[in-house]
Amino acid sequence: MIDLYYWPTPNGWKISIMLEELGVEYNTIPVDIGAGDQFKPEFLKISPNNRMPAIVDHGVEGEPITVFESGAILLYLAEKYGKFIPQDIRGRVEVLEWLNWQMGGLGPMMGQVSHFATYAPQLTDNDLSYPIERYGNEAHRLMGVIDRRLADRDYIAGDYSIADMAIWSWAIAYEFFGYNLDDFPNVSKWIERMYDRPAVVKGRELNSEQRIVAPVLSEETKEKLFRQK
Ligand SMILES: N[C@@H](CCC(=O)N[C@@H](CS)C(=O)NCC(=O)O)C(=O)O
Repeated sequence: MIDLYYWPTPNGWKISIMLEELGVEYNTIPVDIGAGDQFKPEFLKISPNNRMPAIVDHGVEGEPITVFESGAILLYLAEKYGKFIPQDIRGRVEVLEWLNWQMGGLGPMMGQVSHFATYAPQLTDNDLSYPIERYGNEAHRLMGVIDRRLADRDYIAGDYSIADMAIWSWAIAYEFFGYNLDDFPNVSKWIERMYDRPAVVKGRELNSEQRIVAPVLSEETKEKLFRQK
């Protein structure tokens, strides 16, 4: 059995999609990041960076294995079950390149787009036009990178893989943040291709009733989520 520490956000969806794809049994433990659950001592033992997702795998010999960071979790699960990453070195390195591209590029930039467009206006009176333009342009550039990548293939790196699960979860967020996909026709087709997979739909829907889109921040959430030191 795998415990999934989860809240319905792009970083969470990647892992719920992977677990659904694998068809393994898992137990979802909500981490309400707006209420500060990520600072509970029992969670920090698993995820010392106070971020979700994280997993605890009880289905191993000896002590359960804990994993934080979504890229590490995807790789751990892909290796454990021998699925969604190729065995040959050439195929494998392509998946690792794109997985790391999401972790260092698309994820953090989209996170900043969301922060400056949705939350920062509730946190400061400062002029936010520069950061909104800066992160918006960078997100647009990165979406162009995957659009070109998908021009002559159905999936990001060879067959459907953990790279698709990771990148897709942030690519669909682009529209939630108020941008459109008109400049990215190949990404649009790939998004739909992925939605044809029942595991993607199910993983994306996990606990979706808990998700608040463009929330008005409570004072508690402002403190817990945005005034960390
Ligand atoms: N690099 C991390 C990012 C995880 C992350 O930023 N998670 C956010 C939610 S999407 C979180 O837990 N935030 C809680 C906080 O900021 O305290 C990963 O890929 O797992």
